[in-house]
Amino acid sequence: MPSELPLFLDCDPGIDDALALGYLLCQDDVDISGIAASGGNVATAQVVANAQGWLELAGRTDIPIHAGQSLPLAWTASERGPQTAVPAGAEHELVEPDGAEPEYADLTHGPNGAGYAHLPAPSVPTSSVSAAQAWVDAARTHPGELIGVVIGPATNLALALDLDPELPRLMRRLFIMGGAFNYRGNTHPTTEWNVTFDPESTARVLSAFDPSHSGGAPDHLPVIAPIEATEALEMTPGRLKAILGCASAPDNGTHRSDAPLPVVGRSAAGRNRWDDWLTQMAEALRFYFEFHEWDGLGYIAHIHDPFVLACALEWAREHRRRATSAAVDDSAPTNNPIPNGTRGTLPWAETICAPVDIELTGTLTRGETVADWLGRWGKEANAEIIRTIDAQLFLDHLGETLSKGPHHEHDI
Ligand SMILES: [Ca+2]
Repeated sequence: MPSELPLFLDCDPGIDDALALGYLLCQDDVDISGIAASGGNVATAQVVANAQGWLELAGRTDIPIHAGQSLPLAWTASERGPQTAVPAGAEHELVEPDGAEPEYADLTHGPNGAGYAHLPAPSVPTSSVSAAQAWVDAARTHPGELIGVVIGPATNLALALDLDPELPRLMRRLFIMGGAFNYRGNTHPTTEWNVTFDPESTARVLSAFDPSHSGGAPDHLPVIAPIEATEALEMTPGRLKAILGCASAPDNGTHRSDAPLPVVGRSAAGRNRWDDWLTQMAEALRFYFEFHEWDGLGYIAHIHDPFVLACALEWAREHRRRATSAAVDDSAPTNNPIPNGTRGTLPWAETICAPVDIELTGTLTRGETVADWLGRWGKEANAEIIRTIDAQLFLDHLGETLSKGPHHEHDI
């Protein structure tokens, strides 16, 4: 049996983050090296509690949660004082008067970031290792193998790069949910939430992972999943009902009682536990539906995050299969830059490679992701941008996965 896929997830739950966590718990070939909970949708302390609560509800308190940075990078840099290097582009004044908070997304995700869900209070403490250090530890533990997925602001990863500039060469690949390219934003008129919250961190990450800077493999460019693509992923009441219906259905008898261990399928206790998880998820989504309706988008919910995680995992599986089956190992990195405009595919998605940078100083557009589609900058591509998603196919997959629930029990 192939070894597990090492994964580090940086999230800010957040309702679609919670769906991603649930999807992750349903994977039985993934080594969850760590989960960072980063301030974003709501404040860091609440985000951490939410991540713990969703895992607690699923009986997975064994997975470490690493508390992330409380403030965006530019705020943090300014707090460090003038002796500390300020990230490029972060020199302008961002620091608010004492007591001010960053702009959160409680309107979208509810005051506590979980909609109408009621999550259990954490019964175990968070890890004593910071989120930034946890990124480094995970990459050092799995050199050349770690898949990194960022579905919140990139603050922790940017700070991790301070601790270990080798990260881009140590990781297999980075997947980022964020940005809006030539598209109306979901936060400010042209900007997406994760990047808007901490544009300097995304800029720093893209710069560090740029193969021309890092010496990394150009054929494994960071993947960016922007909202003009991920908004095709609409959770609907009908899809949710189908998930809940399957979850509540009695055992169909396909699992023979004399089958060898490990048991595939959930015990009654496991099923009840996952049913509870899905019930709370439905309560969270009810709030999410209402927000999207209030925002004029209909009684649906855009669920960006689980797709990016699933895409990353499925890419890693395909990549591993190719590497082990090909007569010539095509997983070996190449040093040839990928031409701007190169089209590609990823699981459930079509992509275009392009140079990408972040607007840091625009008075109206700060946080906008900019792709140089026509090569005006004369730079090599530094990101593979998802342009279209086969949303129905993915939503079917997500629904089936969540309906089945975790394969293996982790009763503790
Ligand atoms: Ca998120």
